[in-house]
Amino acid sequence: MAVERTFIIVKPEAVRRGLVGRVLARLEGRGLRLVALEVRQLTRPLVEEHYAHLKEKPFFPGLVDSMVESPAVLGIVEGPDAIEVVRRLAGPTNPVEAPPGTIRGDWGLELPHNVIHASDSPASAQREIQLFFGPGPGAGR
Ligand code: IDP
Ligand code: MG
Repeated sequence: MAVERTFIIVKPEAVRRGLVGRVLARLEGRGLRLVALEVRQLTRPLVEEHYAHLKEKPFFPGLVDSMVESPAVLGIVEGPDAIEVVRRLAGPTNPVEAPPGTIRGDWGLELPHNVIHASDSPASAQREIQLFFGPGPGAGR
């Protein structure tokens, strides 16, 4: 059990639907702590870099469009085993397969709109925190 930091995005479609408070309440209710939080209109180059590993997928253009069509909410979340805990709270990628009680299972329905992004490993968390927040106060200790 190690204290970790992970990176989340409440995706634009979920922000438009007014789900930010409920999504963050799930994380805070679990005992995790927000150490950075920002509403931001994402740019296409930043999203393309974030999802670079998916560049060859047929859904990539639609995924990028979905992330830049309106503002997102970006956060850094801290706590014991935060990376795995937040992934489990989010649930499986496809909301159709996500069980009730998970964020995606309760509020998602159709890809690419699955409510939340969460880093999937310590290496991803470090890379994504740096990519979206830089080496600022939210990123250090
Ligand atoms: P993850 O968000 O659970 O880590 P990834 O495989 O990293 O899932 O995919 C990144 C994002 O791409 C997903 O959250 C979802 O928005 C979108 N996506 C993944 N698979 C599909 C698909 O088959 N169709 C449309 N969008 C998809
Ligand atoms: Mg992923």
